[in-house]
Amino acid sequence: MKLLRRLPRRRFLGRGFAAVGALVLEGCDKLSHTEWFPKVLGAGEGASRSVQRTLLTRKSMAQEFSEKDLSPSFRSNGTSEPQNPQYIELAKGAFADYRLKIDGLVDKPANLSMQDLRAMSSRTQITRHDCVEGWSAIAKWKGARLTAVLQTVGVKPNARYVVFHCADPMEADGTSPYYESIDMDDAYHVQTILAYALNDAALPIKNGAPIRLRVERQLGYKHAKYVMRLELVESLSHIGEGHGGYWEDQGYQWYAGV
Ligand SMILES: Nc1nc2c(c(=O)[nH]1)N[C@H]1C(S)=C(S)[C@@H](COP(=O)(O)O)O[C@H]1N2
Ligand SMILES: [Mo]
Repeated sequence: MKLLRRLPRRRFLGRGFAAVGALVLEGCDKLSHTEWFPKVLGAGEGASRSVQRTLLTRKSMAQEFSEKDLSPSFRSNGTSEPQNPQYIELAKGAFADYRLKIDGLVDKPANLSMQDLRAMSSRTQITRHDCVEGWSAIAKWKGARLTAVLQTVGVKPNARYVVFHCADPMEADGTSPYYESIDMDDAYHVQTILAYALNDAALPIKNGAPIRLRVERQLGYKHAKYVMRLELVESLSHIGEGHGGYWEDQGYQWYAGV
């Protein structure tokens, strides 16, 4: 979203914008169950998503780069050290005891170790990360394909979103953990991975160790770091404040196309 990037962040924290976002997302949730959903798309979020679908199709690939394009370094943004006692313990043990919990609308809930994740079908990609705060960087990511991870648990037909629950609290009192969500189109996209390596080294803590989402056709805040749990859901309304992500709850767009 070019517009989102040019305007100062506070413009998007206004109540009006949040309210419109909420209304449209709620609308999508309700309407997409019906046959006439495509016809009523036409305003706000719905319009930009349908334009995106038409012009690019949701299967389109984010641009990939080569080694010579790599940025000299990849900065950290947002949380760089999760203030969560359980996470700090896991980090001390080099994440040997880390388990990715997968539950919600799945046939076989699972707890996957890093070893399990590394054994899965992986993908390596060099992509550009665009943050709404006005910086971009090109880096090489390697991780388990989310499609492969989801296949091991079996997604129930009524699942419509994958929610990424993160370790880092966004409030000083330890509450309000960061979270994000994507729909099944993005979940099964070939460039959507749970990354455990950055530029050929283990993913550093500042960038989301032990795993962080890469969902390459969307902006930086969608790329959840410190992922502890995947929850498959039919609706986002009962999670956080109901808009599908920590920043979405502050008024950012849920579908943040690059
Ligand atoms: N858990 C968690 N994930 C997060 C954030 C965060 O603060 N916590 N920040 C987001 C934002 S705004 C950006 S731009 C990227 C930054 O990723 P990096 O720290 O690897 O640069 O992570 C995103 N994912
Ligand atoms: Mo960001």
